[in-house]
Amino acid sequence: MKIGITCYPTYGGSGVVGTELGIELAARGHEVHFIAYQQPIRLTTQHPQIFFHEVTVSQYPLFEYPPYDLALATRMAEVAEIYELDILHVHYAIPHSVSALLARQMLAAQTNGKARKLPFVTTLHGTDITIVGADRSYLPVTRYSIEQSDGVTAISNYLKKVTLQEFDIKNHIEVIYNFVNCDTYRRDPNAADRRAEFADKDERILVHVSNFRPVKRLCDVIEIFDRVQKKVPSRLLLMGDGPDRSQAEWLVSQKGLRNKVEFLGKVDRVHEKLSFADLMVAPSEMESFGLAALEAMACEVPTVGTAVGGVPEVVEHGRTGFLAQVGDVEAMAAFAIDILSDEKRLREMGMLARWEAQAKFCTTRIIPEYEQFYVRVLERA
Ligand code: GMT
Repeated sequence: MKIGITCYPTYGGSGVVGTELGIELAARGHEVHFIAYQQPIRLTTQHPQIFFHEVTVSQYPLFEYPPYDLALATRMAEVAEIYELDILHVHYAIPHSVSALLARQMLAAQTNGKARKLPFVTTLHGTDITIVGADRSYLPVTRYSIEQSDGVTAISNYLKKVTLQEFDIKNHIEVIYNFVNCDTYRRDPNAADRRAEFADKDERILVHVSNFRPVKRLCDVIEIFDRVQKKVPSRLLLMGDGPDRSQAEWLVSQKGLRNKVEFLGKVDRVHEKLSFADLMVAPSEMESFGLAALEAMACEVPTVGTAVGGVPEVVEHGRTGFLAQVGDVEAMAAFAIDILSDEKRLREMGMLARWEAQAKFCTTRIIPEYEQFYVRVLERA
């Protein structure tokens, strides 16, 4: 198949999923065309079946807000026509599904026998429904573009339920879980040298990966770590960047933790760090899925986090991690101290986490689900 993919190219779960999906589809023989305003951050490898098409938004003094959605729709239609795309797959509804809808209509309306079909699939990721999409200024158009999609998927049962409830949508929503490549994401028994760059042998390594937005509760990560390091010698590695970074840096200094906490910035090879980590800390206010927890699980790293949204579909409390109420840093720290103090249980839980990631969320299982979904959409279109 020839598949167009649009996602946010920056550091964020939906962009990561969209990009990794394209890479996996290309590896399975499909031709993949990414259409976005910059090359996706995870698109680091060259592949003869992968193409990137940049969307440029013309500036004009009249435009206080340059219309990216229109430029995107135009580029989607152009790429679909020139490269004869079979299907377009957009990640994150706003504004991508609206642009896709416009591109589909533009192509269908072409005259001189040039009209062509461009069915599109919208994958809902979370904040496009729960925060941004629920805003009155976006809700009607988001609902309309979801209803007009030729296929809709959600990344967890939780997100499907919320979408049906809050948006009162009548379409079928297919749940296709997020995935992880279990060959790339795995524990590395030979990582001692790389591990030694961050911690002494007797220290544990806690990690957190996110875009440092308020929803991730980065300061709770610091609060949890502060309590843990008082009982268990440990270090904290923070991967990502975003609006809450300076507040977190201030808290780290206030607590005298500067020599134990490292801000690594936007790391593009996250698996290299996860492969020697001991515990993922994910105390989010809301997560429709929790991709960072899944990537950690594949590397035999259990998660201590919050029982919100779709997280319990990924992390099983007491088996592959520990889940507490939002803001309960005492409980999360206590869980972390317990598990980090018991090497045997920590490793057993890590192995269970890996087993679960392989059984339920591995690319070999999930990518065919997307392929079959595309086929069904194309048959109906
Ligand atoms: O969490 C974010 O701020 C980023 C956001 C996105 O769309 O980029 O993440 C959402 O999609 C991820 C990939 O499907 C999910 O793993 C995250 O749980 C989800 N975030 C939220 O629901 C807050």
